[in-house]
Amino acid sequence: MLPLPLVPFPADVDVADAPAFDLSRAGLRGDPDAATALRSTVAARTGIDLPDGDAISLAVQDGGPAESYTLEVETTGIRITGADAAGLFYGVQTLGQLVRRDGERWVVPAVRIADAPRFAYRGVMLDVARHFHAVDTVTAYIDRAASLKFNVLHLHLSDDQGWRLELRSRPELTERASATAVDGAPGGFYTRDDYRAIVAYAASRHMTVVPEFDMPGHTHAVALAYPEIAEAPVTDVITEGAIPVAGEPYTGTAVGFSSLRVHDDATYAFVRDVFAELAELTPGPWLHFGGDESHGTTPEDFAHFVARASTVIADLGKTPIAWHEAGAAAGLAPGTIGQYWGFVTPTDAAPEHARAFAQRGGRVILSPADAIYLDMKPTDDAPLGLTWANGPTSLERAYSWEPTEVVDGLPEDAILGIEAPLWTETVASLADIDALAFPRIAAAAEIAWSAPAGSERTWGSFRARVGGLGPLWTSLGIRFPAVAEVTWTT
Ligand code: TNX
Repeated sequence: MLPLPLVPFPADVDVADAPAFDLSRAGLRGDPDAATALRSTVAARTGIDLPDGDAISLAVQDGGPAESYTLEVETTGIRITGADAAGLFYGVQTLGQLVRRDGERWVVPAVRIADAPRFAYRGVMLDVARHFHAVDTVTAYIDRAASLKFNVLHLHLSDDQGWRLELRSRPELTERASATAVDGAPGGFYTRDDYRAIVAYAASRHMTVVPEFDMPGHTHAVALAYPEIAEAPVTDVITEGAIPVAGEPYTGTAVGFSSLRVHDDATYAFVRDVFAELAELTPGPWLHFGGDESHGTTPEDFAHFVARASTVIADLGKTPIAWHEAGAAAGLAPGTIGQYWGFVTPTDAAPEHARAFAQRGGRVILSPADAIYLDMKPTDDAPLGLTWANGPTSLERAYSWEPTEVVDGLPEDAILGIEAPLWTETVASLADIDALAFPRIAAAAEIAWSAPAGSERTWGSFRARVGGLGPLWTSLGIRFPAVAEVTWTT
């Protein structure tokens, strides 16, 4: 028999020797939000519109770790109990994965599951700067990620190619620097209400939005709106792609050429304005200020900027997050979270920078680029994606790494969690997102959620289980590539 198609694999699964539960005779009662989520998944998968009734019960019951749940499927009934609303929601997602055809019937196998996450922070990132992605694309990606038990959506809201969030304090940003994107693609931006709608939609799926304004590099777009706080582009760091011109929108994909002026008060007035307004619009605890690839800034200037920007955010009552390079700054605000984007087997100073966050009371989010950068090509001949992170990233490579083994001296409790970024130099639509994110996003989900020692935490088991999710993904409208590493159920 095929294994149960559960990804991420739950902490504890007991298959019972009893007839399956028949969904066609089911009715539903309990928590209304969870009921809506379950009805929508079951309708998409089976066409069945679950009526009110008693067979399936959904409840929050205090006790147990955050986000945990139990799911009991018996021949005559199903009970999901969440320790909190998120846990109940995750129990519903697990149930959705178990629904299967049996001849003419839709059934759920008899099973008892008790489950809780390994890491508290389980993120996906979407770059809406290189290509702009409209609100409905973002909400579709939220649904995909939430179904795999991710609980953070990191939005990369600014880069050299565009500024994507309208601000009252600095309206020139979107007026002058949002109309274009990579390679002549249309630009765009979120109004404050659009952003609030994304935050609310994410919250309804138990995801927290982490917004990022990237600085002091990746700021060519800022320079279109406020040339007085920007340095001229440094073009000798560009090894490929178009050369930027001051005052003109940048539609190439080179990195590292732009910088804010780091010793000007006007720069910090800008930093305060944009993060104060972002803090006001963002209910979550974190604000990300970038800090990556500032090749156009000297190390001393970079350290000076990072100290001031991280302090601005901490003073707003939020926890700053920065890419790992910022760990080099002695004056980094205590408690700042670092995001590691080096390789699984590090090749540079990234681990030292990552450890520096933990040494200052912060923790680290792991995004090893050659494992879970979803924008890497999955195979040599894939039409979309980049290859700089050790060439194409197979599903097996996306799965086969252990968080505590990446950065020496970074124990499990110094790791806040895992995040799978999707940079969008080659990604223009939801279909493109699906083509690159799936199925590797499922590998990232399991690394973030599932206990490392479990007997099912092996590539062989994962590969068999993920193949069984094909029909569910198809019914949810996900256009995933049927990669040859997996035998897909049809
Ligand atoms: C590196 S990873 C970047 C991004 C690019 C990405 C492409 C990081 C912090 N910076 O600017 O989009 O590579 O994979």
